[in-house]
Amino acid sequence: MRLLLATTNPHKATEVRAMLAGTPFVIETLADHPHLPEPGEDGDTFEANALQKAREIHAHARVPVIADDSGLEVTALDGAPGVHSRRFSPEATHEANNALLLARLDGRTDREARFVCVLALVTEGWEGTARGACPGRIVDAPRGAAGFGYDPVFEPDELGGRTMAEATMVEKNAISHRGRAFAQLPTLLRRAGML
Ligand code: ITT
Repeated sequence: MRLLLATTNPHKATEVRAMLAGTPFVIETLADHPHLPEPGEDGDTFEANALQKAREIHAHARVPVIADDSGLEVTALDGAPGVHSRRFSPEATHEANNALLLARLDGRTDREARFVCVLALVTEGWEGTARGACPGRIVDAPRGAAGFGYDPVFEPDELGGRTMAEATMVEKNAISHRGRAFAQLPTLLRRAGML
């Protein structure tokens, strides 16, 4: 079954394809459909943004569309960067975002954080979402080269002291916010009457 993943982030696409390897789902992305517009994300919640991305692409492509809106919530920063994770710093690069995050937490002992991912499915006549979370903490300095985004500064509770960027993709997908959201994809497809 072909599913169109409404993302411009190649790292996400790689993770999702690895998660769904060996299943009947074949993932296409916006890179495979260059005529489609880049969807907006103007909402205040991960749910609103995931649905907005999936709805906008579905309106053009008229095929089943999934979208993932994700980010990092830091307790000591009242949940920031949250839905603004991609553009947290003015430069909006992964390096600048991580540097700004570490600067904001400088001297703070409460390092609790979590990654959140909301997966949306939009088909003809049905739409719904599923949420996954990965609890952990922000480290003092970046470590590791795998993954993307905030992975070098985030130490999940379940990785024994390694950051997400020090894990293999298989290890990350087994515990990540995205892995947990996408594990619910068959449930969403069943509810949509597609399985
Ligand atoms: P699309 O909207 O095109 O899918 P994006 O990168 O903008 O791509 P999001 O809006 O969901 O995706 O972005 C959230 C940001 O949160 C992302 O750019 C990263 O900075 C961060 N993020 C999300 N998932 C992450 C992960 O698994 N590891 C590290 N950082 C992550």
